[in-house]
Parts: sequence; structure tokens; C-alpha cells
Amino acid sequence: MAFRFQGVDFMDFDSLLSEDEVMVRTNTRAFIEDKLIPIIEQCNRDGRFPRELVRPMGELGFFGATLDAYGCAGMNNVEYGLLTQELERGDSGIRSSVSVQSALVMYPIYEFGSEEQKSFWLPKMATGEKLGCFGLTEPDFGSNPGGMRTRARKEGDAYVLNGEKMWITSGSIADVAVIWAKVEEPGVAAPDWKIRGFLVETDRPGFSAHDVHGKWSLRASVTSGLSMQDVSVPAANLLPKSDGLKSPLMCLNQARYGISWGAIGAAMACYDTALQYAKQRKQFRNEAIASHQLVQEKLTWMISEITKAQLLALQVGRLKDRGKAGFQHISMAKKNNVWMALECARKARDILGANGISDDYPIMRHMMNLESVKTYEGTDDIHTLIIGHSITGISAF
Ligand code: TGC
Ligand code: FAD
Repeated sequence: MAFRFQGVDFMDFDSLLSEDEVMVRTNTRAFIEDKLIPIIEQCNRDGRFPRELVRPMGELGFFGATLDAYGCAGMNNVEYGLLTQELERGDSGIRSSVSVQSALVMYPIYEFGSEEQKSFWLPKMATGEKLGCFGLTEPDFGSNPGGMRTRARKEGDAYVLNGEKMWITSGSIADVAVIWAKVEEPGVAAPDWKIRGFLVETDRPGFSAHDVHGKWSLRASVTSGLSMQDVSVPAANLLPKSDGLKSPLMCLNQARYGISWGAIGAAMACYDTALQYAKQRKQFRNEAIASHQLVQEKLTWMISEITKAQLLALQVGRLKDRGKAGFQHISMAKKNNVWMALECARKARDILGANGISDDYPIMRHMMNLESVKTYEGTDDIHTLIIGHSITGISAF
């Protein structure tokens, strides 16, 4: 990266944060600057997830950060948001790995698991000794996970799982997969079988993971397909309090919230790079391109939208801490902030001219990553329809 990150705070946003919140932001920023920034462009070129950072992130309390006990940090939601912001300022892939471990694996174990499941998995996942993945999406069911075909059949003291999951972050490096499946019920039509969650250790016979290659986005993150052919797990691996589609959707709320902050981090990286570049790049009368009105318009757009996005994410975080955040609020923050970040990446790329397409600068990497972020955890369209449903009372899916 050509420039050292200067930080972005146009309207004294920091004055809205507590000392502890600022400290989480500062410590995470230092970690990303020291450990991720020096290696991320090469990881991106190589299509390599920097797994060597997993244990250090565990030591810093990044995994399951909002959970209490079981070795977790017990952060509030704003602290967690600032953590994901700083991670994604580095790379969406590193934020993804933390989101999945925290919001999509540790959270459902914490929320729907038995005491045995919690005490076994959560401390190991908090340190990064064990990694998890979350299998909801299937090849034929993305935006509409309720249609899933993966099924679980009770056989004595076990469940036997069959099905395919697709686009699963950390799939081939996970020790355990949270698999959402329909539980077969004799006499009930298959579409009406209840969706429940299972902890499936990835070394069980019949379970396999294959990585997705040829990605132009999230190259520093592992994305896999999962296949389950008569995978038998003890009945004790069922998440006992999981109960229908609502359960995985509750996990998605946690992850979508983290993304709403993470996207701000990616936008900050692009804005900060573009600003520093515009002030030193000279064209025409040997003047910096930052002196031109059209360049200033782009920078002004970016800092305005980043500032609005910060306030939106902060309000959702404060609501969440008070137990008042609805999933429609989280949808608005995810949708708006990812759109804003993608637009910032495009404008920043433009300001850097030809240099904008080079990985000497982080912009194109963020732009490509954000295309995935726009799609996963509910596409931009799906969040539009969730908000539309909320304000009209009419479902338009
Ligand atoms: P619908 O009938 O609307 O809802 C079923 C029940 O769930 C309730 N509900 C929610 N509850 C909690 N949180 C939410 N966000 C909820 N959304 C809905 C709902 O009230 C209902 O409850 P009840 O009591 O009446 O039964 O279900 P639907 O089948 O019509 O679908 C709704 C829809 C489209 C909004 C949902 O399926 C959806 O969000 N689709 C998008 C799928 C998605 O986001 N997949 C993400 C996969 S994981 C991933 O991408 C990880 S990327 C990670 C990374 O690398 O960072
Ligand atoms: P589709 O649902 O086929 O949608 C295609 C297009 O149609 C979109 O533009 C969509 O908005 C539009 N569309 C669909 N339905 C409607 C409608 N009713 N109205 C209007 N427009 C509509 N999933 C997991 O379970 N676990 C993971 O860890 C995970 N990680 C991922 C990592 C990456 C890098 C990516 C790219 C995806 C990941 N996903 C994961 C999957 C992700 O959640 C899905 O890709 C996403 O939910 C969209 O599903 P889809 O790709 O099948 O698109």
C-alpha cells in the first residue's frame, strides 16, 4: 500500500464513543496495520487466506467478541462494530472469517446450543484453536433458504444428514460446520419439515468440502461447497433450541450488523487513499488534481456518505445494545453501507486513474470484495424487500 492510513473522522464521530470503544478501534487498527496490511496484497494475488493470523486474533479477543463467558470478550455491539470496521479496512476476507466464526458459528451455539455444546466448542473457538463454518445456502437456494433440500433423518440416537451446501466461507478449513437441514417427519409433506441446526464435525465419514476457484472477489478468504452423503452425527449434535427458519435468520442479523460497520472500513480505506493520492498527483499546470472541482466533488461525496453511514451504524448498534434493533433496521444499515462503500471504491478508483487498477493500492481489491459483500448475507434487493415489507406490511419476495 502506497500510503499509511490516516484515519477518517470528519464530524468528531469519536466524541460519540466511550473510551473503551475507542480503545477497541485503536487496538484493532494497530493489529491490521502491523499484521495484515504488509501481506494482504500478496494473499489476494495468491488467493490465500492468512490463516497464521487466526490464533493472534483469538488472543486479542476478536472471536465471539459480544458473547459473555466461555472465554469471550463480552464487548458491546458498538465495540464489535468498530472491530469489524477496522478488520474490513484491511480486507473484507479477514472480516468475513471473524464474522462467520463469531456471528454464524459461536452465536448459534451460544443461543441454540446445549450447555455441553457451549462448554466444549466456545472456549476453543474463542482462541481460534477451532474454526467453524455456516452452511445455509445451497446450489439452488440462495435468497430463498426456506426451500433448502438438505435433510436430516432420525435413526436411533443419531441423525443422518444428506445434502449440498454452496458458497460456504471457511468451509474447507473448518473443524465444525453449523448445518441447517430439514428434519424428516413421517406423514408431513417435505416442504413443511422443520429447519433445525446441527453441529457436524468436518472429519465425519461422508462429509467433504471442495473449494471454489476462479473467484475475482474475496480472494483472501476460503469459499467452499460442502457435500454430505449419509453423514451420521449423534443426536446430541442437534442444536436443541433451533426452531425453524427463524433460527438461521437470527444468526444472519448478527453478521449483517457486523457487515454494516465493516463496509465503512472498506470505504475509509478507499477514501483515505484517494484523498492522499489527489493531494500529491499533479496534472496540467503542475497542480495537484485535488485542486480541481470535479475531483473535490467525488471526495466530498465520499466523506459525506461515510459520515452518514457511521451515524446509521452507530444508531443500530446503540439500539442493539438496548435490545431494540429490528431486523429491518439491520437491513437498512447493511444495504446502505455496502452500497456506499462500493460507490466510494468506484469513485476512488477513478481518482487514481490507471494506478487505481493496480494492487500497489488497495482500491480495486476492496471494490471486488464489496461485490461479494453486496450479495452475501442477503442481496441488496432482498434488503430492499425486507425494508419494503416492514414499512408497507406487504411481502414482495
Ligand atoms: P419469512 O416467512 O419472511 O420468515 C420466516 C420467519 O423468520 C422471521 N424472520 C426473521 N427472524 C429473525 N431475523 C430475521 N432477519 C428474520 N427475517 C424473517 C419471520 O418473522 C418468520 O417468523 P415466524 O415466527 O412468522 O415464523 O421467510 P421467507 O422464507 O419468506 O424468507 C425471508 C427472507 C427472504 C427475508 C430470508 O429468507 C432472507 O433473508 N434471505 C436472504 C438469505 C441470506 O441472507 N443468506 C445468507 C447466507 S449466510 C452468508 O451469506 C454468509 S456470508 C459470511 C461472510 O463471509 O461474511
Ligand atoms: P440468488 O438468490 O439466485 O439471486 C440472484 C439475483 O436475483 C440477485 O440479484 C437477487 O437479489 C435476485 N433475486 C432473488 N430473489 C429475488 C426476489 N424475490 N425479488 C427480487 N430479486 C430477487 N452462504 C452461506 O450459507 N454461508 C456462507 O458462509 C456464505 N459465504 C459466502 C461467501 C461468498 C464469497 C459469497 C459470494 C456467498 C456466500 N454465501 C454464503 C452465499 C450467499 O449468502 C448467497 O450468495 C446469497 O444469499 C444470494 O444467493 P444466490 O447467490 O443464490 O443468488
